[in-house]
Amino acid sequence: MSTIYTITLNPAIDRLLYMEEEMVKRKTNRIEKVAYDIGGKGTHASYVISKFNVKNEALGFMGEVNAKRFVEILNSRNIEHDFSIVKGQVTRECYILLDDSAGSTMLTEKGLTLTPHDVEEFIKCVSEKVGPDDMVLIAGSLPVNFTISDLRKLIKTLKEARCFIACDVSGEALQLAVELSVDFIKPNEFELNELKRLNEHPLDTIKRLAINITYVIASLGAEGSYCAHNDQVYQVNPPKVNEVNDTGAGDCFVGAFLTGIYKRYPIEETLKFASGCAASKVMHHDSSTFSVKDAMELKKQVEINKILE
Ligand code: TA6
Repeated sequence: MSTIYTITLNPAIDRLLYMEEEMVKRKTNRIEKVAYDIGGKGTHASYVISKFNVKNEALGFMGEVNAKRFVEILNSRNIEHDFSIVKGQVTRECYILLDDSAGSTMLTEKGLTLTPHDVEEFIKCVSEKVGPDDMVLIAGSLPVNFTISDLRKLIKTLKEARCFIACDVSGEALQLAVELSVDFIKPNEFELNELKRLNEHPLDTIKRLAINITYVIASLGAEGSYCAHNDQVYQVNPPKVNEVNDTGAGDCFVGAFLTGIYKRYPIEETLKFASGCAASKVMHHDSSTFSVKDAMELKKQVEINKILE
């Protein structure tokens, strides 16, 4: 049976800070309660994939110093994992500030510092695991000293394995994913802007990217989300829900989308399924929780419009 591997190169422990009131600058802002959740984008996707009983494993680096704590959180989420330990390093914490207003504020630490040996061993381990029927997601920011040329090596290793490659990355890493024609990217409106040619309409950028990339999912802010696949562009209107924390919603979408592809759902069903899961996620306070039952109801409210024949 094939496996979905998620690679979180720079994972985190999310520290959720529930504020007593909406934050105000120069005021003493009191914290009502603190909670912890798994952080880092690939780990969240793994959590979703596991919920749908698809064989998967979360990979990446974790710091030796707080490895026990990190593993405890992964296990509490029933995430199968095989993270490479980085000696003397600490897996970062990301701070998610929550108050009664919709959405959340996220503050992220830089993360692990790697040695060339750590990187080399990790790429070797990935090459030994991944086969042609597998799917691999690389998601999130790069740790200190994991260079773009290291990412090139990692993607090329995956290309040699002939697996499906999904990248939810930004900046130079996203440019590289485009250059190497991976199978899936998910730029947000700012990232899409960076990929745009002069005077190009965002929809034309999406269509151009989709010539070499099988699935291009892009959010265009108020205009909603688009998916370009097989010479078609789909506009996706998610259901309206009571949002309390949008942290991790994109990761939840990606995990569910890859699950849909793995299960060979048609594209429109995959989009509805992923949007339903992400809509359920934003109704929960922590970074990863969503309800499968609610998601299956919410997906019925997702509207898909085909905008290009
Ligand atoms: O998308 C949410 C999240 O995965 C958080 O859990 C948090 O840890 C953060 O993103 C990490 O983002 P980064 O881009 O730094 O990898």
